[in-house]
Amino acid sequence: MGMDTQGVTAILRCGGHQLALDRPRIMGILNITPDSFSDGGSYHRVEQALAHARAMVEQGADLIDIGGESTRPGAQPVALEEERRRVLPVIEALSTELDVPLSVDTMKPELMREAVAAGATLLNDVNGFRAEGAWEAAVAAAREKGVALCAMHMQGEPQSMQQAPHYEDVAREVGEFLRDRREALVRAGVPGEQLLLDPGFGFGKTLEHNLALFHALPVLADLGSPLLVGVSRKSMIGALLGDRPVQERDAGSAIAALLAAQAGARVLRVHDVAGTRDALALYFALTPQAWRGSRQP
Ligand code: HH2
Repeated sequence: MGMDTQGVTAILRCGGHQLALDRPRIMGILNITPDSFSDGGSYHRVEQALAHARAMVEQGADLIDIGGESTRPGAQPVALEEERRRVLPVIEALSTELDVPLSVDTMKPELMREAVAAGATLLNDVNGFRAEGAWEAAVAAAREKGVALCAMHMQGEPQSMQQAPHYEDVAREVGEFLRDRREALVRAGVPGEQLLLDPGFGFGKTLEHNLALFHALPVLADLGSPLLVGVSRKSMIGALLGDRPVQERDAGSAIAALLAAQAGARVLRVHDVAGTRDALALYFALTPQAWRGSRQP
């Protein structure tokens, strides 16, 4: 299958930025959690985050996703005040310096509003804007500030979601959830070109569920909004490579990102930007039919 747009909106508008989605875009992950940086105090932490974000943009990141709360299985929730302290100074500093859309990865409505005021132009909510007040905050930001929204599917909550995930038909149920979210957001007045959908790999899903979803990507990519896929360093990659530890999953992650793009994903959320960029570049260079409807990265 080529990487043509399958009838999907070919533009993503994030505030003042417009991203053409005629080729897959790379979203670099910037985690601002205590274990992501050597801790030399808050000034030091902001400096390290800025350096990492700059490096990812130099390597080819088209967007940066900034998160202050880990949503790894079993992770404990972070208080609003702490999440604020982690992400807002970084968003403020990056928005004056970098010319790429900044996404904030949060489930909290207060932080959504404050992050947008600080310069974020994409709200990425792994909870699909279901927390109290999140829907209103996201819709208002989208309508009034032109901010883009990424609605992801998750079953359960990060603390317990991997205990007993259950579906009759995971691809159908996730597809229905995403379609409903999309329709409701459009009905609430959010323009289609400000929307991304995400099946939420690893969020209340067993390996079998993740595989079924991956196989269904061409169908999910056809729901009417561009698809974001995040499989980078996740346990499914580790499991498929024989219990590979997290620090050795980058090659597998780049290949999985490429396969997701081939199946229709338009935004790839990754840790290893350079590796993903290279995988895409080789795909475009070496696969003649990839040129149909797409430009070289
Ligand atoms: N996965 C994680 C966090 N945010 N957002 C979207 N839209 N899609 C994802 O798949 C997704 C996401 C996983 O988060 P975590 O386990 O905290 O680690 P990391 O942020 O390093 O990926």
